[in-house]
This record gives sequence, C-alpha cells and structure tokens, in this order.
Amino acid sequence: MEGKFIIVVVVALFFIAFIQLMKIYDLAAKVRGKKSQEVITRGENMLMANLMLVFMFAFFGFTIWLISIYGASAGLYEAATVHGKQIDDLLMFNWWIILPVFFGTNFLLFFFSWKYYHREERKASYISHNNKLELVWTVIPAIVLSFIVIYGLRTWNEIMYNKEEGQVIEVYAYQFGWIARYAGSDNTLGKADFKLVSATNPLGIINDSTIKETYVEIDKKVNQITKKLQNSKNENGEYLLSAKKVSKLKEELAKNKRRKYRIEAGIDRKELNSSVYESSNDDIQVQEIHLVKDQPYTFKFRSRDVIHCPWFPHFRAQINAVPGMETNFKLTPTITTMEMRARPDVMEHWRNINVIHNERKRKIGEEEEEVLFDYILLCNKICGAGHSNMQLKVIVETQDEFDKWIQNNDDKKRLTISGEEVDWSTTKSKASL
Ligand SMILES: [Cu+2]
Repeated sequence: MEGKFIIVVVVALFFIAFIQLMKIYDLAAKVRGKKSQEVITRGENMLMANLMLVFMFAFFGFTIWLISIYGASAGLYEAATVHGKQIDDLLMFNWWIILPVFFGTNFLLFFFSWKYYHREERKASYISHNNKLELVWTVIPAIVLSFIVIYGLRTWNEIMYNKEEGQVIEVYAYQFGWIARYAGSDNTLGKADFKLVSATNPLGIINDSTIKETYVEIDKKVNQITKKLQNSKNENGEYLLSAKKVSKLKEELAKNKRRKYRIEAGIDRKELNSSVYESSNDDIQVQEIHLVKDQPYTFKFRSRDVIHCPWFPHFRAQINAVPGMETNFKLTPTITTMEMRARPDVMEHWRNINVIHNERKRKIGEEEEEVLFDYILLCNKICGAGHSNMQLKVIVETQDEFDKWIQNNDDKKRLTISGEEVDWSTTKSKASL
C-alpha cells in the first residue's frame, strides 16, 4: 500500500518537473531568439516519426501481454454449462476477426505516420475521391459485420428461446443478498407479492397464513400508533406532542392502513385456495443453490428494491433482476464442483489463491486454512453500499448428492437477513421435493 502510494507520488512529481522543464526550455529559446516555435526541423519530425513506431510496438506488446495474462475467454476456466461453450466459441470467433483487424489497421496508422513524415522537398498528392476505395472499405466491413451479427443472433436465440424448461429455481435479489427458492414437486413457484414482504416472509409469498400474519402485523402497528396518539392528548383533547411529531404519526397510521387496503385490493380472494396459490406449499427456500449435473434449469429472477444483476461467471450466465418484473435464464451445468476442483488449471489457480490467503491470515495471527474452488452467484451491478456482499454459493453435484441435500432440511431452511435470524417454519413449505 505504502509502496504504491510512493510510486504514484514519484510519477506525479516527475510529470510536474517535466512540464516545468519544458517551460524553461521554451523561455530560454525565446530569450536566445534562436528560432520561433513554428519552425520545426527535419530532425524533430524524424524523431516524432520514430516515436510513432516505438509507440506502435509498445502498444502491440502491451496488448499481447494482456491477452497472455487474462486470456481471451469470457470468464474463468472452461465454461461449465452447455450454452457457456457456445458463448465462449462466439467470443473466440469475434477475437479471430477483431485481432487481425486491430493489428492491421493500427499497423497502417503508425507505419504511414512513420514513412510519410513531413519533408520540405516532398509534396502530398491530392485525391478528392476514389470509388474503388469507398467500395472496399464499405463492402468488406459490412460482410464481416453481418457474419458477426448473424452468428451472435443465432447463439442468443438458441440460449434465450430454448424450449426446455427443466427445474424451476427462483432467485430473489435484495439489498444486499440473495434468496433462492426451488419450485418443488409441482415445478411451479407459488405466487408472491412485494406488498407481503416481511421479516418472516422475505419473498412475499401469498397464501392464507402469510396474509393473516401480515394483517396481524399491520393491525398491531395501527393500534400502537392510535394508542400513542390518544395517550398524548390532554383533557381538552389537545396533543401534548409537537405538531411535527403528530403529523408524522398520522402519516405512519395512514401508510399502514393503505398497505392493508392495497393487499386486499391486489389479491383475488376467490383464487386464494386455488392451485395458483397452493403451489407455494411445496416451495423450498434455501441459502445455497444445488444443481444436478447435466440437468436443465430455468432460473427466474425478481428484485425487491433496485436493479441487481445476477451473474454466474463460470456458467457464463448473466441477466438483470428488475423490480416489478420477472426475468429468466435457462442453463444446464456440465461440470460438477468436484470435477472442477480436480482440473489442473483450477488447482493451480487455487494454489496461488491459498498462498495469498494464508499470507494474510498469518499476518493477522490467524490459523492457516485451505480454501477451495466453488461456483458462485454474484451481483454484477453496483447496487449500493453492500453490493460486494451479494454472493451465493452454487454447488453442482450428482443426483444422489442432491437428493441427500434436499431431504435434509436443517441446513437449508435457516437463513439470516440483514443480521436477523429468520425462522422459515412460519412460511409454509414442505421439506421434500
Ligand atoms: Cu445487487
């Protein structure tokens, strides 16, 4: 940290010194009256031309170095989904077109600047128009671009309009975390409504009991505020509280009443015991996502507050979670967590991560440990102060391992939301799929 700071200071000072030197040089030249600034010598032009070439080589070298370090892939390691491979192929296809064009055009740009630098005796030829040239630089890019666009569009359609539904899993985003919900044996998620979201019903699931609970909660608040207002009156019926406080309490009261009214207006009572709402009975809320290898899944995303961006980097899957609407993404994982951990490139990467991790642990006097690779769900949209906390572990496993996990309901039904422990038993859900 300190070292980096010193480097920044030194570089900044160097630039300031350089600018000051240039100023002095300029002044000195003026004093000497040797030449005005407009006269540029052949030597100076040549120097500029050569610097163009130097810059070109540095630019190319830096680009190649970056590619060698970060690779050309769309994410870490081999894509772990069926469509992920398609996305990586698409990206590689683009690279193979972009890189030759990048090197070719930049070479021409700098090479011509070098070759045709200004010389007194030389005169540039004047060409006002050339149809052939226009045709070449219009038609060739158009053909190449249409290849890129058609291939991209085809891949997009295959990924987004894939008919296979598979298991449905909902991912609910909030500031700052995720809740996942399996659709259960009927593979249909129970309806949910933002207006019913509470500490015990974080997804806002609609059913008789959650509505009742919410009403109890609202009534309690209404009673509290009403009592508070009544108790603060004197014998003449005047409030002892400040006018500001009274209007705030009244506002709060109206808000709670309005919430109840909205819930009542928004939920069709006739439908309440129909299958639409009963499908929530077998939904399972979890704190990590378990997936079975080679099985198709449909992820449905909702957001409670702001736009989040669910991102599975190893699956090459990302889509926004937008408040007030549902988005979805279909994917089929192809590599289990265990298989991924055993891959040589992954092992080497994590060996390095462990070296850094344990160095830090030693520094703060903590015991060393081995951290292992895991798939992860991240938020890829800066959504507030706790954005970086939005992580959810994802495990890809065999059917047997998954069955064992889903049937054991201790570790998956409890979950902490902003520090409070939530008891999931109050939200209706059965343990088995
Ligand atoms: Cu977020």
